[in-house]
Parts: sequence; structure tokens; C-alpha cells
Amino acid sequence: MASALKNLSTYDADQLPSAAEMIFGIVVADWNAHITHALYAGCYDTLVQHGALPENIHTMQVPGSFELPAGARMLAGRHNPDAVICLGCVIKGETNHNEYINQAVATGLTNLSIASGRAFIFGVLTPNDEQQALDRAGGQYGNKGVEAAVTAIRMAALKREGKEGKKPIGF
Ligand code: RBF
Repeated sequence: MASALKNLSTYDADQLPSAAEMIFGIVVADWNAHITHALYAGCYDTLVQHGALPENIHTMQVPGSFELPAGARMLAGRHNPDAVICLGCVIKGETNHNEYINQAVATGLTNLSIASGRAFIFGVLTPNDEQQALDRAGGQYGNKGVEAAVTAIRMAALKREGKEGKKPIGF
């Protein structure tokens, strides 16, 4: 198994751009709150560790993961963030609800990213059971909230580079 005995959240902090000037949104689903709020803590702390100002981190709580795209769009309209991080946890059950929710969230966030030209980060755990979720929300495989924050900082930096016209895309 790819994740065996590895903390997948390790990264080279020195290689990450400063988040000091950046504006972020974090949208967090309250379903499975003991998991998603741990993702949120890892995400928020990582943004601050890399220089983001608390007043530039805008948080919105939504009921469930299915509501993440709608919440993210509202937040983006209010605060004009450089990137929006969406955190949730959809645990597989006896029915196929997880597939519908996960697919809808992935498609919704992809559409928002493409339409807006800013990153909407997919920070949704899709585990088979609760233990797999705990392992990835501050457990033995790290915290996917940390990884979502790192991805957001990298994407925000790319967006800002584009604005300054430093690295135009050439074909
Ligand atoms: N939301 C989650 O974030 N995680 C879940 O594991 C989850 N399981 C659900 C299971 C069922 C059968 C239903 C109907 C909803 C579930 N939701 C879950 C809530 C969903 O994301 C959303 O809030 C509601 O469907 C209302 O749109």
C-alpha cells in the first residue's frame, strides 16, 4: 500500500512561497466534524506558519461536503481570495451516497476553478471507514488539511505571478 508507514504530509517548508500577502478562504463541512475540524486546524495553522495573516483567512462552515462548492462560491464572492480550500470527509457507507457526493464536489470545485481562474482546493477525505479518516486527519499518515494549505499557497503564488505578468504561458 502506498501509504504504508508514511506520513504523507511532510514537505519542504523552505521551498514554499511566503503567504504574507495572500488572501485565503477555508470552507469546512460539519458532517464528521471530529475529522473535518482536525483538517481545519492543520490547514489554518499551516497557512499562518507560512506568513498568512489571520485577518486574511476567511472561514465558512457548511452543513455537509455536498455544500462545499456553493459555500466556496459565496466566500469567493465576498472576499476575493487568492485560493479557497474546501475540507470535508465523506465516509463510505452501505449505499452509494459517497460516490454521488464526492463526484459532485470534485466537479463543482473543478468548474469553479476553471470559471474563476483561481484554485478551489479539494481537501475532502473519501475513506472506507472512520479509522482511515482519523489516520489522515492528524494520525499516522499526517493531516490532509496541511497538504491542502500547501497546495493553496502554491496555487495562490502562481495566480499572483500571472497577475504581475512575470511568467506568461508561451506555446
Ligand atoms: N456529508 C458529508 O460531508 N460526509 C458524509 O459522510 C455524508 N454522508 C451522507 C450520507 C447520506 C445518506 C446523506 C443523504 C447525506 C450525507 N452527507 C454527508 C450530507 C451531504 O453532504 C449534504 O449535506 C446533504 O445531502 C444535504 O445536501
